[in-house]
Amino acid sequence: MLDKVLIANRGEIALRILRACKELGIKTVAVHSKVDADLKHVRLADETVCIGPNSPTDSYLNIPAIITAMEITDSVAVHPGYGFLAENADFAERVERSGFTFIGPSADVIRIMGDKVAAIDAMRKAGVPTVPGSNGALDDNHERTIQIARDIGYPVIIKAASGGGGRGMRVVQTEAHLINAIAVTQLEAKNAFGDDTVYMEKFLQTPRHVEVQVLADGHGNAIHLGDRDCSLQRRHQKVLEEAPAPDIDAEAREKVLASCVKACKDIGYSGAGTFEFLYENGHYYFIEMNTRVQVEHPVTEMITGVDIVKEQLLVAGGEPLSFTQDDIIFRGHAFECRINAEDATTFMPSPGKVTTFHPPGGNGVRVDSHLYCGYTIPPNYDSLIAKVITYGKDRDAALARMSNALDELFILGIKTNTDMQRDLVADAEFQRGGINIHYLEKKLGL
Ligand code: MV4
Repeated sequence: MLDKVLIANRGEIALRILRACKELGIKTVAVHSKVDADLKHVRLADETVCIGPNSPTDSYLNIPAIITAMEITDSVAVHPGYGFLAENADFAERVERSGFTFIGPSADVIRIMGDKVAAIDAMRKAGVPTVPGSNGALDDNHERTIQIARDIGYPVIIKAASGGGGRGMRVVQTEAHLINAIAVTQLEAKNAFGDDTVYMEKFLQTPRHVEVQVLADGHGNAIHLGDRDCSLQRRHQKVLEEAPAPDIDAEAREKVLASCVKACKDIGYSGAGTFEFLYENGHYYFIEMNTRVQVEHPVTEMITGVDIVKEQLLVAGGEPLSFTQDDIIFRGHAFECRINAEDATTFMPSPGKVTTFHPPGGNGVRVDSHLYCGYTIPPNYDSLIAKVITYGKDRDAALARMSNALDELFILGIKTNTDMQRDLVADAEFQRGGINIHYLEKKLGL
């Protein structure tokens, strides 16, 4: 079992990790930037280290500062949370080379998943369904490229191998635009990622974003924890998620879940991971794998009873998974509304002092938040301030609880998106279930 874990993150996820460590009797070290000394988890941690000024580059992304903090505190492992260094293969490698444990998969696996061409290739070989496409990087043979697009059929999408999460992609409607679109995407990719490798896929017009949660222990055991639907998004920022994904073809689901488990075994995965799919007309298409814990992991915890962060810690400490697949029983339905400190109309961040924080409560209601009365949200970081999660025996029951929970939520002193979330929960089409990735932006008139 790990003796002392350094939490290389901030906000609600740092608090989430701290809670899991405490439950397992693991000592905690909170590292923070100057402005973050008042974070809730910093106040609750066994030890704290200020690792730098407020700019993320100088603190939460500062690899030498974090490794030094591990050395001076005698930490044995680091939990990266999400964002920041969570999917940085170089960080994982330097942590391991310094004799510490990175809580996540090996640096090699992170590196493969960071290269979308390599990731898709590995998944296709493991039997995970992928999008019809170039099956590898595009080269400078234009005739060959044009033929690939004809075989796939327009529209196609050009994506940067080093992109992901919506960065570095371009839709092409007709052959006349293909070669130029590739050149522009390559140039942008070179500037953004220092890598101009691009690939091509069939562009799916109205898919849903459905993702599969997995856990693996590096001893050959891997399980899935079912799926989540994260289609409700704006500009690649998820807004409201649910588990399980509603209205999915049962046979296709069982097949894809099994393929994810097999892929974990094939690539020697360990820790928590998420396979991202587009789902359209009863078919799943793999697009990316995330090698970290995700913001929306609580909806899966609610319907399975598994503590995903505790499993990450146990597996990193060398323990086998606490469960086999047969132990996992899926029960009920869960939603998560992300509460952001932002302006309701411009979506601009709205930092400032929280004068009142009344979280909702009651049966089947969970709030993951680092807020407290008097806390000042700094302007330097992501605007996520709370996750309201509700559980119910079925989708309607979980949604009714969410409606009540949002009515009970009072955050004063700053602007939040709570009213937008209330509006979404009351939306008739959303209530029916199965909306696609464009629904929210259309509804907002974007
Ligand atoms: C796609 C796609 C349609 N067809 N790939 C955007 C984020 C990145 N993870 C992949 N993305 C997409 N890839 C093909 N072949 C549409 C998107 C997409 C999207 C995907 C998931 C969630 C929200 C999205 C919003 C716009 C576009």
